[in-house]
Amino acid sequence: MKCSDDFVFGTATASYQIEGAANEDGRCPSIWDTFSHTGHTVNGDTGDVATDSYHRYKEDIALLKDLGVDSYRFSIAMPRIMPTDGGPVNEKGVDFYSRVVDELLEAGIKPCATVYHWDLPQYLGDKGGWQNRDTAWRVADYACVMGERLGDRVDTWITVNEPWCVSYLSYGGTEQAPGLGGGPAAFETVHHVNLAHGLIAQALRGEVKDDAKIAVTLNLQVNRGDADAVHRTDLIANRVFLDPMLRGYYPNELFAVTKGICDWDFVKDGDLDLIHQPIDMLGLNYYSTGLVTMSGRPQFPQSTEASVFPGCSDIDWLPTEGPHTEMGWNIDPNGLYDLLVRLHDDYPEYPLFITENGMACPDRLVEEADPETGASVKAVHDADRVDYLTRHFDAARRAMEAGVPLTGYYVWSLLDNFEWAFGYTKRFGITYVDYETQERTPKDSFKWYRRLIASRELPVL
Ligand code: PNW
Repeated sequence: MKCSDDFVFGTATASYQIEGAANEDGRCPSIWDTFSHTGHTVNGDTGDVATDSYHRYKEDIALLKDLGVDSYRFSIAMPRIMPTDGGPVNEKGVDFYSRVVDELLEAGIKPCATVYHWDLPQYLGDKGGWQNRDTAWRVADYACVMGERLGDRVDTWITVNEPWCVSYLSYGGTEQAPGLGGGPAAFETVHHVNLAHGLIAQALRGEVKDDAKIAVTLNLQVNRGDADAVHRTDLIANRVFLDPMLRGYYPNELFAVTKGICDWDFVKDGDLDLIHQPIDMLGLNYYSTGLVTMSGRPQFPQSTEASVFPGCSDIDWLPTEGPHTEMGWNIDPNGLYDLLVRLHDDYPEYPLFITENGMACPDRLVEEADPETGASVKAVHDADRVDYLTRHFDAARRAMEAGVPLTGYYVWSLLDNFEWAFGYTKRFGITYVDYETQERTPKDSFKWYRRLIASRELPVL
């Protein structure tokens, strides 16, 4: 299927995962600097240097140009923009992103900026982070500054990346910064992140150019298995964000199933109107599916232990059918198809776009003779990633043919990078990064994607 000219092919990254330069030009520490420097990541890896993209952004944008993408999704680090609590805007930080945006535009690439991709300033972390309602207003103030400074040039804005991770993985469980493991205490952070989404959207709308698009990126859980278990996990993981953001309410059922573990008294009058802001598109990060079943344990009392699925202690997660990626995530392109179709059925007024999709592989850099010139060249033969992407683009095509208004697709990621708690041990890039030399080598998947973009033909399997 040939894509229309306005379909957006892109790749994505995030500030803490690629920039490095952790102590430069006035940047303050974020909760991820603290988390990674205190033994919570594999090998003690940190984002101090990462792929050094703070210094190498021109080289990275040259790669994007060579790839031929229509758009690049990056995130802005609040610690560079607002490095002190209540202090002035750091112009050096603003200037960096302004240069990135100009360089993209010069290369003919539309900037897509994520306002919040997890690097909360530590000074806000010290005041309770997302447990503190005020954090939503502080992040929105910074969004307002970015809208004012870049709003004339950025095409698409994403308020928050993956509220599920920001709340459940970080406050319900211990996987991500700050890793508090409070189980049902995460519901309060869910609400504050929802508020942040609405406040950021509102702040941006007042600043950015009229034709800019404002969206949110959700990583919705696609589960299979018993209908009751699927319904409950959908409620806890998905509708807790979708319904307030897109409909202006929390489903009543949520209050019933969290009886005894959460009283929702942190939802104040007027909050749902703040959360339910008009947005132009819904962004989706899709990687994998889960398999759930009712365990037979009683529904109540629900557990108050650390969990990334509070309110689901009567549900079991079963091993999924393979194949699996290096993350242990199963490969299930039909999950993407099902998700797109379901969202279009339930929330038909929102155009959808895929803001991340990709795969971690145990990539190996090889040196070999170039078949044409005979010269020694570096290469990465990541056939599994090419297969993964082909199958997911095919699923997206099928969804579009079934009537889903899909407007774009960003591959995660342009570069191998700091994969959060997994440090540098997991490579998601279509470009290989040698972390000793910072040399970039386009993988076979990069070359495959370049051909796909040039033809604008989505695969038909
Ligand atoms: C996303 N999970 O994170 C993020 O947006 C990226 O920054 C990240 O590098 C990418 O996916 C790959 O992991 C996720 O546990 C982290 O389900 C964890 C989960 C999902 C997405």
